[in-house]
Amino acid sequence: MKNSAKQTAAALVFAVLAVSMLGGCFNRAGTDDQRMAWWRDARFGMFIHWGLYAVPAGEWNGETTHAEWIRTTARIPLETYDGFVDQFNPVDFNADAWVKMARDAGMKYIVITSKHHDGFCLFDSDQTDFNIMATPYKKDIMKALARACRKYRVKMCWYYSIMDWHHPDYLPRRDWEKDRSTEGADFDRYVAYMKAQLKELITNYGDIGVLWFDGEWERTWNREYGFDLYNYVRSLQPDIIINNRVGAGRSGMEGMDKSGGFAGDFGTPEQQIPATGLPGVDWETCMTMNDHWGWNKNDRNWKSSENLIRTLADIASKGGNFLLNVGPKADGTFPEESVERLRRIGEWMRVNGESIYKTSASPFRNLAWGRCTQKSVVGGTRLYLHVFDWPGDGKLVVPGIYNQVKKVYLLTDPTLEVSAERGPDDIILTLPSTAPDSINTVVVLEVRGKADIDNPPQISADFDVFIDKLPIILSTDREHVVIRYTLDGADPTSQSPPFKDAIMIRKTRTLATACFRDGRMVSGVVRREFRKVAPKPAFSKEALKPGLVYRYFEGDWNALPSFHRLRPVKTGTVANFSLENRRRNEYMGFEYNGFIRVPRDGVYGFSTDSDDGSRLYIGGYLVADNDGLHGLREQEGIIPLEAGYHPIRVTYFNKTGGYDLMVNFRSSGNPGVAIPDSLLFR
Ligand code: H79
Repeated sequence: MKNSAKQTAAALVFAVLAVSMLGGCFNRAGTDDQRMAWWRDARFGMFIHWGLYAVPAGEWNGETTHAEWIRTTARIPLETYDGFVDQFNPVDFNADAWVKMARDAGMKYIVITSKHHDGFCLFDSDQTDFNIMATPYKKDIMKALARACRKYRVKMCWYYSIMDWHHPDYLPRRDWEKDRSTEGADFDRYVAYMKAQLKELITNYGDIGVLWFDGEWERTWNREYGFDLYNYVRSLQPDIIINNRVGAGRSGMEGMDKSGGFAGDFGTPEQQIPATGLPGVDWETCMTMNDHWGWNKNDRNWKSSENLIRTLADIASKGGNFLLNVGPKADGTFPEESVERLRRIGEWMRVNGESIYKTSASPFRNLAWGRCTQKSVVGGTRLYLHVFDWPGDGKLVVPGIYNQVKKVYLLTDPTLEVSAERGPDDIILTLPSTAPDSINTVVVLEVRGKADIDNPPQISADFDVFIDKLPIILSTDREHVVIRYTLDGADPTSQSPPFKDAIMIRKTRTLATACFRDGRMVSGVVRREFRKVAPKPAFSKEALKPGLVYRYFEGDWNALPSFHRLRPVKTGTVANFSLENRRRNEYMGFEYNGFIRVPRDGVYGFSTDSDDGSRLYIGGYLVADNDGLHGLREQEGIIPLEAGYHPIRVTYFNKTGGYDLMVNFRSSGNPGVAIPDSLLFR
């Protein structure tokens, strides 16, 4: 896998939909809502990356782009790196000062690296000497911070890396660490070590808000370990919140889990914000203030306070949390640039905090001038309009809203005159001619009832194509509206049929639908085409032999090669798309050929989930194209098939790093599963 995922735009023979499957697997109800409540209300936290890497401060042998990864990125031998222990003496560390800076910035929790990938522990651990007590400083940093957090009512949270470049039992070694033997290394003993340390972290420091795992992507970690660790941590503190990186189901840096890849309580987009919110899923974007997590003395690329304040509003408007990083220096102080930004954010939060805390995602899909967060209040809804681009004429149009206005005012100065005029489809606010806060002025628009925004109905159907007939469901969460639709693509009118039960179509149709109230359209119109297609005829209806034929190759590729022109290293039969017949983990590839038995006529979604690239063909049609160098990534395509046996061919390669291949399918009304061995033949 490599970060630069190149996607080949292939000529698709059949209409194939490539869907990137970011599934939420975290939404569970009941007690979990209570457990998650403080975290959802908080919206804003501080990340702290601190450890031995603060000593070299990002520079090694003249190369200045390192940070918390320095031991690996600069290939520093273990003994050399251990030398930083004697140099780590943060005499100016002041736990109260750190926690106060977080609190004054409006942050409700602090997540600090109790142990990063380098394996060094900032806490007093009985499990290893590679910890803060071995440094000249010799005081438990975590103790001091936990105490200060209690004092200032900030939640103390631990970051803990699963990957560990120091522990002898952790596997794998870095590929350049030729002189660190793996002899006698025992990964299960390492897991026991982690558990013992987590017990220390969870029982010696009072209540811990979040356990934030990371470094889970190496091949030694798997879902079973993830489940077990999740349950273990919860058993020590039932109300603790655990991020999704405890498991092994993360889908790239978007940080969410793939469908079926359970892990933890919230998703962790890293250095990015999901384009639209992820309804029903808890998530937290973590982000650096410059370009590094750990202290890098040469990094001057600081984001502006304006950028950070707007980013916080942006994330809150999408229903997520913001975990903003500080990388303290080796002397124990925050970089001045971070201090200044925290102070500036705090200034804004003191005036505008109520537009962030305890709010939920914007009901608007898009606002040209800024963002919106909302909160229900007695008898209505408070819409917090975060105005980034102040209107030159003082007239702010709040588009597509049908509520009655209760009141409107500015958080900056509730005495400033603001008025609201209710139009047929929008509200026009008259504001002061210049922005009271040029970064983000929050206008509170309080309305009666739930936010009633012109969002069109949602259309749900299993697939956009069908063989005989297809049920389609229309829905809306708006009150007092009738959903009307047409099946010829024309705009619905007040005379069009209202949606009641599922609409059953038997021919290719273009559905158009909108919401109506009192005979008037009160939403946009959405359209979708549903196509009737002929199923691909089965190759045979006769039983074949179970299993697949595989051909195994070795080579250095950046994309799938033409395997049919290459000579395989090995061939044979195998029960499923397992990689068990490989001779090595890198620079290798597989081609599988066989038949899939399709139980009944229908539309099927096929996906591969692979690291690196893969493709899936059914009867010669390229259905799922997941080629290129990348981390574990899922791609789905759909195809209508007649019941019976269809040729299936899957190609796969891995260049370097992690390797994995999963081949899944789903049919109408059924979730995706790995294709069972019982449906594979040769
Ligand atoms: O602690 C900070 C970083 O040091 C750490 N996470 C933040 C919070 C971090 N470690 N690695 N990275 C960030 C980037 C790693 C990216 C990848 Fe992958 C790991 C690419 C391939 C393996 C994650 C898993 C993304 C795709 C698969």
